[in-house]
Amino acid sequence: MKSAIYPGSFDPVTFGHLDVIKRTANIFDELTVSVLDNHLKTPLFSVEERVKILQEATKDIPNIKIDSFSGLLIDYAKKKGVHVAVRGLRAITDFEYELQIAQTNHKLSGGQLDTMFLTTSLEYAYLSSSSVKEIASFNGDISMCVPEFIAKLVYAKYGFIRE
Ligand code: COD
Repeated sequence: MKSAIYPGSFDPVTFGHLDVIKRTANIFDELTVSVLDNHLKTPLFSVEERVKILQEATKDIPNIKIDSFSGLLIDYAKKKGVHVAVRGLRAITDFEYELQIAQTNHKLSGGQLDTMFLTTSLEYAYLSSSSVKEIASFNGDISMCVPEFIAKLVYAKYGFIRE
């Protein structure tokens, strides 16, 4: 069985992430989308909240599992017996960052973990979780960035109730 892990912060998951998830699920038999539990960052949503949101957002895709991890990605991948990590590329800036992480993970894992990149679909190229949070914090429109149920949860974090 061909399996992959899509690791990320997903704070919150956007249409850009969901597009990568759907396309990757068509390539692999099983895809685990895994939320990093990073104690160094203060996220908008807790790991438990992000896992629940991802479960709801991907409930119609049969070969998806949602999980979380802490520590090094290579250790998590080894524990799961998975040899491919999936990442999305939007622009050159993503490429520089992602290339370094991919090469580090390949070296650190003794060649056991490869990274596969999917380029963003053009309509989602501008999307990022950070911009979703910034726009929502000023009660701006994020309907083009995230599914409706996620938008409501994001606004609520900033004290805005939207119908
Ligand atoms: N279109 C396409 N792809 C997108 C879009 C979009 N609109 N938006 C984001 N993406 C991609 C990102 O480029 C990324 O590949 C992925 O989706 C997830 O994005 P984020 O921002 O949610 O997640 P990150 O980048 O914060 O995740 C970082 C990791 C958690 C993967 C990383 O920090 C990690 O593995 N940490 C564990 C420690 C470790 O092992 N470090 C490696 C050694 S240096």
